[in-house]
Amino acid sequence: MKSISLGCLSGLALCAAPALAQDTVLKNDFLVNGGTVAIQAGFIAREAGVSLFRMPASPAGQFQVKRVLIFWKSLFPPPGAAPVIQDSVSVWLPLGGPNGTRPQNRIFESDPPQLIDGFLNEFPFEQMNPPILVNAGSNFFAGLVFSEPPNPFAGPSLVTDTAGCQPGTSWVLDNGITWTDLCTYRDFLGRPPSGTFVIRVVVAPYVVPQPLCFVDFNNDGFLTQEDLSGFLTAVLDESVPPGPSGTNRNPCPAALPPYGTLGYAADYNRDCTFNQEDLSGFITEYFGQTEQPSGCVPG
Ligand SMILES: [Ca+2]
Ligand SMILES: [Ca+2]
Repeated sequence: MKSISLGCLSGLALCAAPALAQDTVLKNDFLVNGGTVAIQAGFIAREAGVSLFRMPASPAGQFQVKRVLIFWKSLFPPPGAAPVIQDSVSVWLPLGGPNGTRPQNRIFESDPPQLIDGFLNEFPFEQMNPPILVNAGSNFFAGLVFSEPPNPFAGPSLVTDTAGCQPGTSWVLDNGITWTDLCTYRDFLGRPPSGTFVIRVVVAPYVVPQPLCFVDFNNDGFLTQEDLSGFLTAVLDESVPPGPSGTNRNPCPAALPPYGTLGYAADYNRDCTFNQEDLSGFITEYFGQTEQPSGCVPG
């Protein structure tokens, strides 16, 4: 059984996770805080409503999908309809290569999300392992898969803005089978949808995590003889040098100053004590790394 992920709440402003300098918000809608939306409540189970996005072209390499934001609304007055759990927030790559404009291959499917009426529900995926990655300059799609149909007269459901339907930006997985441009649908009066889905994503350049080299004692990025001699000096130095070092930068809150904030430089096993275990652990890893580097760069 899958667990339930909770969306965080915001009016229409981004909330919770602070927007970092490298973060980019991608969106197709023109909705502003307090603006008007149209509820698109015609979905049935297994259908999806998604938006097309294009990753920034630079820097080259890969971008990560850090968060997906979905505006979810009913016609009921505040506090609105009860929270709803749907199938998933998912991400797709396009048909026909990176510039394709129709969804095809799903590359990510979340646990069932809970959606709160009247809010831009925010779903964080930054900690996903593996991360959700899309190449720079490539198209992708993100949106919601339904497991239960909305009340067709009142929602809550996905919404569109009222700035006019932009062909190719919003897609519906019709009957759970056929990807169909939202703009091709008509209401009972023969009118097209009023706009594009209010679904947004926060993306950022993906930085490959670097393996840690705990035997780089002097923290210069390279493993050399200096690291061994520096560590041994620290062992023999009765002053017990404080951190941070390449070996340990963890504070030891229970220890006396300055170790409470700086930790012990030679605490190889990072248990906030400094003893024979640290020496033997360091020596074993140091010689292992000099013979066969895995997390360290030989200098
Ligand atoms: Ca070093
Ligand atoms: Ca230790």
